Amino acid sequence: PRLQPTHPIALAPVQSPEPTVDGFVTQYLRNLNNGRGVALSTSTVNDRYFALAATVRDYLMARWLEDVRRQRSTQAKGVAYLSAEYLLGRQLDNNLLATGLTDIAAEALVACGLDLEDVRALEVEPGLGNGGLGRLAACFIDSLATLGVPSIGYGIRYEYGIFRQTFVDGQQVEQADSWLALGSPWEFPHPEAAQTISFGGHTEQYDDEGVTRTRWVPSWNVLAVPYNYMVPGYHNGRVNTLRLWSAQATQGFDLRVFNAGDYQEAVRAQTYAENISKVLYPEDSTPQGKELRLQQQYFFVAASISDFVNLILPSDFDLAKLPDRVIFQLNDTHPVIGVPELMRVLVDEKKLEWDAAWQITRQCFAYTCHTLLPEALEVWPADLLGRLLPRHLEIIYRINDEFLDEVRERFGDDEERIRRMSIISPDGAVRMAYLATVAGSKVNGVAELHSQLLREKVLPDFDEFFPGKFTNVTNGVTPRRFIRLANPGLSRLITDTIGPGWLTDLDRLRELEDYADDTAFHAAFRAVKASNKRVLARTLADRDGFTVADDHLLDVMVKRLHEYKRQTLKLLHIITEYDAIASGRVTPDQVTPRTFVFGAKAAPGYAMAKRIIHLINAVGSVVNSDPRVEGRLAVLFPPNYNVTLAERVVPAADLSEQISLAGKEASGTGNMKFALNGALTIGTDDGANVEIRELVGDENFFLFGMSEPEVADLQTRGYHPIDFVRADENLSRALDLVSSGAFSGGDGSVFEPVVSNLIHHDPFMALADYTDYIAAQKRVDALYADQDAWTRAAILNVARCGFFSSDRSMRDYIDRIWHTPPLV
Ligand code: T68
Repeated sequence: PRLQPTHPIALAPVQSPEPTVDGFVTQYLRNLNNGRGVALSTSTVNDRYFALAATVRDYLMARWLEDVRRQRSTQAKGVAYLSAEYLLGRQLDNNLLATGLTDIAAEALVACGLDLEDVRALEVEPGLGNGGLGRLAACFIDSLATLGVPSIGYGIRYEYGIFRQTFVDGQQVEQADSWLALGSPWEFPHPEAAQTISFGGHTEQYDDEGVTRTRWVPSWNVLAVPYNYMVPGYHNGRVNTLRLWSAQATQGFDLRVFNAGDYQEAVRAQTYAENISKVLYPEDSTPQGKELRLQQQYFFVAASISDFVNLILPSDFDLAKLPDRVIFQLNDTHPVIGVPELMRVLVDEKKLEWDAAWQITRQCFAYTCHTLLPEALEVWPADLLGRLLPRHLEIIYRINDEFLDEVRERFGDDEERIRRMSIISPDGAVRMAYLATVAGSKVNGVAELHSQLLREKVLPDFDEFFPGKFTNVTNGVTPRRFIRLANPGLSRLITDTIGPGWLTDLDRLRELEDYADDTAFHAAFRAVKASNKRVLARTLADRDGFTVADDHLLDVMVKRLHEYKRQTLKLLHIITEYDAIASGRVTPDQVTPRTFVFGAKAAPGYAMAKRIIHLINAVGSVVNSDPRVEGRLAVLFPPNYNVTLAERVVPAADLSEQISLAGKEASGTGNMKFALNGALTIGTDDGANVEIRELVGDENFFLFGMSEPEVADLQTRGYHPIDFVRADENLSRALDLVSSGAFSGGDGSVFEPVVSNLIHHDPFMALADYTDYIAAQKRVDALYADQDAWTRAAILNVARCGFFSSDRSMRDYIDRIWHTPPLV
């Protein structure tokens, strides 16, 4: 029944506090007193941070409630973005920026005797993602809110996010990321709206008024409790929702068992259930077929689909129209179990005919692939999947049978093709990427080259079978966080130069081209970079006790540690530079003073990646303490690289290292952030590097290395890394130095596995690209020696990279995949 309030205040729309310093102070103190139960004089920094967050929330609340109401009342088509990861970064600054309240808040805090900077520093970022894929999801929901597109992000509220990395004797040690230890002021839990999610058991047929139907009789279940987060658009009064699910036991503990004295047994079910959202899997690009991971995937996807179908849709909704109301976007294969889940809901619960349900399902999903590495394509052993989700396995078999019938109809009994295209692999595993491709209305890669290789090399049979299904949407990054927040100096300079408005219309950065040769602009641009370096230096001094020289070229490689990304190639360059000076073959003044900055986490089970981290630290400690290279070379590897640190590193960088083996990095998004902040890229023709280079121009990009076809060609001819060692004396010297124990106290055995893997296998051909990489670094030195030429190139990088706004990515998805116009 509809509520019928009578009080005029209850009848009026929700009120926001006054957007003035007085209004802010009043609301802030109210939150401190009533929300935290403390007086200003007795408050802790945590109280102050919570009250500040609550105050910002209060300003967003009216808009949020209005947007939720409007999205429901209009029933306009919206996006449900399904992602197992959201790497959000800190929320306070972003939300202040969105509301335009930053200055008012700062002044209000001063009026309370506080400093915004101190309070802001307390926020622990929610690290609910591994790397690029999770960060992309965070950029996308920011852009969707800014564009005003009705949308909801669905995911998992991990109790522990990506591990906190520390170094002990140069080696990675992982610590639990207890981001919730002090609570989170941004979330709104709704335990009353929990969904029951089932697992296990069996299926059975039953007679439903003359129709034989299947039902799933599960053997256990858990509760999925929604936690809502505001996703504010930038300066547009819009606020979307991110809904993350937390697992809870359906019953608390068993009091009878507890009274009988068995405490452990009494809480066992609860512990088991709550494990599902306990921790983010830290494997990036190499998923392991772990049952808990499949439980996580089904858990959040089933809760999200049920939320949408049973709670967001009106109860009399005609499900045949579902494709006009929602598109479920699959962020990689992690949520693909949603395909058989929607079929189960439509057929078993809503009692639609199979064909009608399939017709709907095929239009309601679209799939984004983020990789080309074969080991990163998820497969689930059918017996594991069947044990956990027996009904879903049946549904997958039927989808596959009908799909393969269609293939036979088109191509005849081409059994080889049938085997290749089957959703079930010959060894009985469900290929999730194939399921997503068969079910998705569209399938996209994340950069032009990646999408092309996806069609030609990974899924060629499917491309032939489904003409028009494959498309590309090049990734993007949000300029709000990665330009405006991270680089206030550059933002001010841009606004002073071309006026406001560019932050939501990033192509306007083109107007900066006119200033590429303007002396005053050059000076200002350089001053911004210098100031960003000082900010980074302060951050690294406080955080890690590092000293950063302010006159060095800052050469940065930050990304997950993976062999295909080739941090070892970067190391070989550093060792070569070091060796040249240390051996006296060049004098220190002949090299460009450089500080090399690394940031990288290795998956805890990835032994080679961890050894490479150890080697980076080992080289760093030798280089940094050798007086022969003092003031010329330094290697900094701050532990626990995350979004918060990225916001300091990216704006300070001169050189962006994007050196993956061509054909391996799907897109990269760090590459875009650096270019937009005026770093030049040294990179291979891989992922989105290709598009960056095309846009900024060859002369403003340091290209090196084999192209993808050349890599493929060398692969077929037979790759012998030793040939490249023999051909380049610098390379063999660098490798010898590692083998000799120069970086391990004389004990060559420590890094022997890294060296011998390179010399004998080198799966990502670092040695084949070494010579050309060193040559490209020489071009870097030469250009850097001419500061005017360098600055010009840096300005043109900024001016020509507006394309890489995630607003543009979102418009591409909207136009070509989702067909979900903004709600005006
Ligand atoms: C990245 N993938 C791509 N995966 O490597 C990168 N994988 O090129 C691209 O720019 C980015 O996606 C966005 O499209 C990942 O980040 C993962 O993190 C991941 C996590 C779990 C399992 C597999």
